[in-house]
Amino acid sequence: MSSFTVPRNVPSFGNPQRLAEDRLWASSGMASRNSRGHGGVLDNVQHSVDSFLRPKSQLPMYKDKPYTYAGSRRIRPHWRRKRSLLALVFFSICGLWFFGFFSGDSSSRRAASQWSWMGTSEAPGKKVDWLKRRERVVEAFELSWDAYERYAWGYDEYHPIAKTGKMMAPEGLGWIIIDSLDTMMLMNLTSRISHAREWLAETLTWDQNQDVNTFETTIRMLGGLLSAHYLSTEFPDLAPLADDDAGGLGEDLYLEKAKDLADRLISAFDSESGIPYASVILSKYEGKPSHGDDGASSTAEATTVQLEFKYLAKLTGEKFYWDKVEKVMQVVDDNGAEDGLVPIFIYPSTGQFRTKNIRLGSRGDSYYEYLIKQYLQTNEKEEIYREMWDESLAGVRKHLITYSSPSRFTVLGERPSGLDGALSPKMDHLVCFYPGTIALAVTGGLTEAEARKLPSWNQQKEDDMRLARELTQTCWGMYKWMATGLAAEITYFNIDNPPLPESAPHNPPDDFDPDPDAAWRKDFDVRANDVHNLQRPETVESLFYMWRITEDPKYREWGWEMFKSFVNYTAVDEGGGFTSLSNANRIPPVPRDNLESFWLAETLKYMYLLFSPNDLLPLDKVVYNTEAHPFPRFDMGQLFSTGWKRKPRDAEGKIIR
Ligand code: DMJ
Repeated sequence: MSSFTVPRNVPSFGNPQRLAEDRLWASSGMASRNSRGHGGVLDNVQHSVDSFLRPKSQLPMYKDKPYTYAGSRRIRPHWRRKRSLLALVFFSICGLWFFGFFSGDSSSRRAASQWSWMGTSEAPGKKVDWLKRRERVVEAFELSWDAYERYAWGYDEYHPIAKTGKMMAPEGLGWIIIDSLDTMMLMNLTSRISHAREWLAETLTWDQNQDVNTFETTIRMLGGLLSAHYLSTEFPDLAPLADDDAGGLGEDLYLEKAKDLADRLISAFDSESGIPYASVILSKYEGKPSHGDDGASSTAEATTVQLEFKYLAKLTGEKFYWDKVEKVMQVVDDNGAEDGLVPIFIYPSTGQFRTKNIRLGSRGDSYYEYLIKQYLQTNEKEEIYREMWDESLAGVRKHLITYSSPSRFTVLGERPSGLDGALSPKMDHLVCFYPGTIALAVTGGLTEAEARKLPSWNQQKEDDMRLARELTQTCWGMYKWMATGLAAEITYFNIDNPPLPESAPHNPPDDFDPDPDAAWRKDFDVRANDVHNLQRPETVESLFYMWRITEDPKYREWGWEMFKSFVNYTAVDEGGGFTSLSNANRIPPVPRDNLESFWLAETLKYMYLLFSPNDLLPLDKVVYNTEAHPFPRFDMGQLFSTGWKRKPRDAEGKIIR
């Protein structure tokens, strides 16, 4: 299948287990504010954006431009080289025109068509053209990507206002490039993919003396490469490669880079307990404990690498990857966390939890996400993960859910001092992945209408869907509450003392009255330190799941409104693309001058999927990793199985010692 090098971290190739695996493998064959158009991040921002987003007939031809590179290792036919040269000259002229060199009175021209696409063609009652809206998302992606490519190509960070880049490792990690690959495939951005592939083939090396975060590198880089492999092999019509594709080393390019990286990352799991160290030194194949937190790793980080390594195990037939990441789940579960809710730190040395702090925000979030997604990834055969998910959701209801005052929005709070301590009515934006994931768990990816017809439908599922709807509405309220329409990093809620239990009656308003004195606004509170918006995806992620599952168009409309706020308030002048905000609660907002790679990997991808037909990567066939990289669901076959059992528990769920 591919020319893999021998991994550095595998057990003896002569052992009997290994031989059995190889035989099996060989036989398996698996080889409103917006209409004003004022107050964006910087003056004239909208002018630049508009230049990209105005109707095609007026657009400079700057879309999906072809590339020619002297360094290409493949010799290209003469006629193609000539054509490329002509194209280069042509597009250079277009580029100069775009930047105003030849365009005459550009400001009046721009003002005339400013934001012409926002609202004007959408008379009330007129059928919404979702594909047209989706095209706007593609244009926003192109704007971001092209800015990165122009000003910071190959850098891991991009600062859109300074228009500079920064490396995270001596030779770069491809942080933005790799995280964007599958989004570009979905959007059919072929020439941009070619450029990215060339960089991968000719520049990317993992052999660098650099410590990297185990989790972040797994979900973004390993996940990005694996989903690029998945989409390019299973959906060859998405952004097909040309026969003279630059850097075209065949379909294994992504997989080979993924495997090389995985062999380095897997060294993080060589701790006493099997819980991965927070970091890995890439060139040394060596794990490294966290500098802070007494050497403990984040629980979410340790338990949000399983989908990636299990898919890689399936692709390569290397059971080793599977076993390493699965062991983590056992070590975590052997702690016997009360009601399925886990503290947010865990020691690699002992496998014991550190602190009592429990939350579904940072450091806790994706532990819960990967419980249900591991169950779905292997076609719903690993009951253990379903059981752990169900237990944790019951724990969330019992300990973390309350209602705000006076309007009674559903709040998913935190227990910083453990389950016996007080409930903190604080919600990180990160928590907003949860409602969509609840809906996914209820139906397994079917629509709600389909799932309701199954004999397995019951009151619990009914209640879970209600919770999913309520929490989605709360998360959307976090956006509506802010001046820019873009949520803060953290939102607090006014709650009763003592907090209302989950069973309390509650009936929040369906709509968010725009009146600045509307009662619903009293329920929410954002502190001065938390007003930043990092272009995070969690709410649009939930909107995407909720739309696909409930088929209620309001989720799509909310997504469109959110998209317009991003365009209106985070676009950067001079073709810089889009930026995070330091203050999203004032107009104009205060920019932060940073582009998060998950803007390209997740936020824009979920928008694109939200506006796409529902059969694009259907929810009952794929599973998205926590960075929105889609992987296929698969059967475990004979090689793989759940290699552990939960310790027996008593009626209260406590481990029987
Ligand atoms: C992403 O890297 C992932 O979604 C992760 O699970 C949480 N943080 C960011 C996005 O907010």
